[in-house]
Amino acid sequence: SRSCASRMWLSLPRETRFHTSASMTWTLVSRRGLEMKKRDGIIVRVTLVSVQKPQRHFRRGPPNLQIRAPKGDSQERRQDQAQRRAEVVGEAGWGAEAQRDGLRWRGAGTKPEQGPRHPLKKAEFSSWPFQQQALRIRAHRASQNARQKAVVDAFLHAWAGYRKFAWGHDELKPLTRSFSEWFGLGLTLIDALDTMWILGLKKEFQEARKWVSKKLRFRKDVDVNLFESTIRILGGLLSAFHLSGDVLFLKKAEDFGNRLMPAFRTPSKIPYSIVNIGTGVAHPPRWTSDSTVSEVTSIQLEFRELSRLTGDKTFQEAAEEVTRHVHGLHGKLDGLVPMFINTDRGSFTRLGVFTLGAGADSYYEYLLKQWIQGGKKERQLLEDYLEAVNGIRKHLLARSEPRKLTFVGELNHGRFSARMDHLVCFLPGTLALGAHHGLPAEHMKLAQALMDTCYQMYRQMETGLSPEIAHFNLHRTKAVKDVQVKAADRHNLLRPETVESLFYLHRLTGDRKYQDWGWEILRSFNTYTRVPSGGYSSISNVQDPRHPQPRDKMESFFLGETLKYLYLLFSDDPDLLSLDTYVFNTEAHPLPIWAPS
Ligand code: DMJ
Repeated sequence: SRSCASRMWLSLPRETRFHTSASMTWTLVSRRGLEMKKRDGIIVRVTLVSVQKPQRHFRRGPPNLQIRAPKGDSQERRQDQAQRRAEVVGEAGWGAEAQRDGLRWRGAGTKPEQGPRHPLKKAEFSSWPFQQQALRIRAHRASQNARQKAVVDAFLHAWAGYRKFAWGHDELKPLTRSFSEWFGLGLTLIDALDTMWILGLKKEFQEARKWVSKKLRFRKDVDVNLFESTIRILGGLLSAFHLSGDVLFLKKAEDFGNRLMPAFRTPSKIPYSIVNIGTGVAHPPRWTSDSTVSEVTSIQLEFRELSRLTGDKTFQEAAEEVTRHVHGLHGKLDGLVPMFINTDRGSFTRLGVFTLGAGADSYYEYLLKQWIQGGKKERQLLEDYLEAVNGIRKHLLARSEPRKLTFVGELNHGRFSARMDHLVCFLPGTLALGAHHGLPAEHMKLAQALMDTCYQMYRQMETGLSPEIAHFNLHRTKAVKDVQVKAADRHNLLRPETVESLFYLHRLTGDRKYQDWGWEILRSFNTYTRVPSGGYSSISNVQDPRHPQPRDKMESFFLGETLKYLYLLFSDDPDLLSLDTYVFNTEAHPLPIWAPS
């Protein structure tokens, strides 16, 4: 009954058909173990499957949706299954070289396979090419050049602050020598695991690994942001697993992935932004039922890889359903997407605004990277990516004065704005990566032009550090600089996008000027953001070298991304995390390409 406010107990014959309207709220109160099947939200078949304990109910939760909390027992069962699976994996691939703390300091053996459909089997865990990668990392450690050593020094300084003042917490507050919590899951520590591995920081890695083993628990009543926790935690754990071969990280990744799944239980299957990993209650932010397009379309690399490793297809299916859905939506402009999508209706909202910055950025990045991850077979991803690059060219590119820097602006209901987020500086790297994988050479040309611009966003500031948002001068007047900054935008959060693109551009062109630019940027970070007692801090004013105004926060991505990309940029070895073997997620965590070229 529509008016049935809370619960109704029914005695049901073994199979019962319900006819209901799509808007009706169903709460499956399963005293007797019922399996519910819905088709188009209209016909519901309920089948008695087994006898279970009564479900718990949760007061919070979105309207019009039933979301069950993960039951303790089934949750545990899943964990046990994960554990067993991981043990099989563990026995298979890494030999008996276990070292102290159970850590195997050698390459993980996941031979990429043709597709994501099957779990990796025992026999498939051969050590090629990942063992070669581990050997290369080890060899590299022995021959680090001076610039790489400077990155290692920066990392150790950042890590020392985190270790002393924020150990096991999300982020370091380096000035007050304390910490801040976002999810309460040791975010910086997890984000930094694979960086430590790559930089050869064995002792630090082992200590962090011990914390993951002994202290990291996901069974806690905490809301996490689906996108942020996927790219940082799930991505970080999967990469740590691939590089180290330590099954602990895979087990943790599977547990965490399972706890994120309630986010997808929405009327449209477009996930909510927020999910409670303890109760399994998911919901949108308080002020809206929208998610941003970038957050729902930038979790696919991680969910697909998790399915490939575990054999549990539900992760991949949920994530790919979103990709398919967004593919068919109205409201795009020549492949460009709006910034918001409604989780009830599944349609784009707040139409007519197009940016490559916050709200949309990694949508474009993940179209290309999923195509690469899957062995360049999924045509729809490629087509959407190519169409979007044309859309960027057609609607968003402009050149500044006086240096004629090519930049990516924004379109607001037909009006062009010469504003570019620092976030957009991921684009040169992505375009170059596409060109490397066979896409048009003009993508590389555009990548190089945009790379110059992103570098100038640093170069033209008094501290040598980019503002969060740049405004480009379009007039041939006496403006001194191409890059203008508004007072509200002159902060720097230690973001990675420019050094990320420098890494790709150097790796793929061999031009050493990109290394030199990265070196300048590292020096500026050291001059203006390094805190003597440990750690680095974001700053409020990149235009005032005397008072850059440290903000007392070190973002986890500084260790997860910025320093990792700088280290890789300064390497001249194209096989150190080869771009033909790995694809980096949007938080710089390398994941294997399933069928590498
Ligand atoms: C990171 O979490 C990721 O790079 C994401 O794609 C964008 N925001 C930060 C870094 O700026």
